[in-house]
Amino acid sequence: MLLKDVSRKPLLWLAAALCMAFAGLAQAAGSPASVEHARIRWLPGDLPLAGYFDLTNTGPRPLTLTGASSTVFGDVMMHRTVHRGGETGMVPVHDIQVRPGQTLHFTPDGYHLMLMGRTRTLAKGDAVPIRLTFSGGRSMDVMFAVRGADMQ
Ligand SMILES: [Cu+2]
Repeated sequence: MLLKDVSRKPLLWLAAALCMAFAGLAQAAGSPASVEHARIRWLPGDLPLAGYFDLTNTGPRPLTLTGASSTVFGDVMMHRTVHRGGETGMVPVHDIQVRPGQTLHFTPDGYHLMLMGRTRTLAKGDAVPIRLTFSGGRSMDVMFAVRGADMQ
């Protein structure tokens, strides 16, 4: 499994992570997707955090995002913010389709990653690796920048 390979090669993983962080754009080899503006809104304590990013389908076929995971969080879910009867809430999402050429914006008022159970202390300025998983068994490792509660 790729996950085990990554943990056995910490230096390689670190190098790849740094490259992605500096490029500000993640494009996994052979993956028909690119991710930009990957960011996390920091909150104190162990409150659930929200992750946002822009996902572009650069391939010729529809792309389905099926989930995300991270060694920095015990649980990562995909959510969508919904408005019903004047109230705002969140619902779990299991599959998100992206058409060829389409860019999907994960935002506070739409799709977002819900990051729960921090495995280490996080601070503004940190970079957090999150693996996005797609149908067909493909995955992509993206570095998310931790921003302040004001998203600056
Ligand atoms: Cu949520």
